Amino acid sequence: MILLISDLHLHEERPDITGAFLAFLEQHAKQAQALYILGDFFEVWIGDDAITPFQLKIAEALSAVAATGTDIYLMHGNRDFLIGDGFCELADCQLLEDPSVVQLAGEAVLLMHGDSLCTSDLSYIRLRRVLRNPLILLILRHLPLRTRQRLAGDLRQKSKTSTRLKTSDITDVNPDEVTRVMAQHKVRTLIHGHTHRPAVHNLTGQKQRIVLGDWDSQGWFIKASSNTLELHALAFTDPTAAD
Ligand code: LP5
Repeated sequence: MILLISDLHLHEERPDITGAFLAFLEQHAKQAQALYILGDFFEVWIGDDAITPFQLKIAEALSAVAATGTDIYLMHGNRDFLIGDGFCELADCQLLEDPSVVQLAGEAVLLMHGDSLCTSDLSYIRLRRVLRNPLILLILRHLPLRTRQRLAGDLRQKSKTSTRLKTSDITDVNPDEVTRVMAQHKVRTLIHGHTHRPAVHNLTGQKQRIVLGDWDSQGWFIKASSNTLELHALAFTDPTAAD
């Protein structure tokens, strides 16, 4: 069995999500052959050199899962594209290119974070092109920590203001881009996150697009067995609740 998750946006201020994720690792991921994390695992990541005790705890939890024999693959999202080899060594996971085609449930499946599919969101696509330029990435990685913190804070603020003004079709995937990438990679199934709109979309030609949800009031995961792909919601149990 293989598991896929996305958009946990882990951060210290959401102990409920962290608790649910740690429980998911114990109850599900340790029994899996592989765990794929399709981006925005952390709320924001400004560099492996700025790892916090909280993030270190998450890395150690992943490493403990890897020690049981589960292969862990991590794809960058639009919030944590600065995760590098330093974190991966601590977490015992491998970075996975966006996009990647992997064999799941007996077929080739295209995995993406999903942000690059939102081609109608022109201002975001422009920003993405700048931030993912290899030269800019090199410069960003070498900026002083405080400068990165300030820039990341500014960017989050601008993003919040800007997304509030965008219509929902702008912030969703562009159907033509979905068709294009699926044809380019010759797949019948695409799995992604980013849009926070969990669903299984049946597309023409017996194709499908499965969207992983973000973890907020509940979690989401896909379970791939030998011939099925199932999207599941995961209820958060409150450890303080009375039996
Ligand atoms: O994140 P989410 O889901 O809320 O919104 C996204 C798009 N926004 C982003 C920005 C991220 O939220 C913040 C990324 C922080 C990265 C930290 C590491 C970098 C450290 C160093 C910092 C330089 O991805 C949002 C989409 C939305 O998804 C839906 O798809 O709409 O895109 C925007 O809101 C972008 C705005 O439309 C344009 C903002 C222009 C800002 C220009 C500042 C340029 C600074 C360049 C610095 C080199």
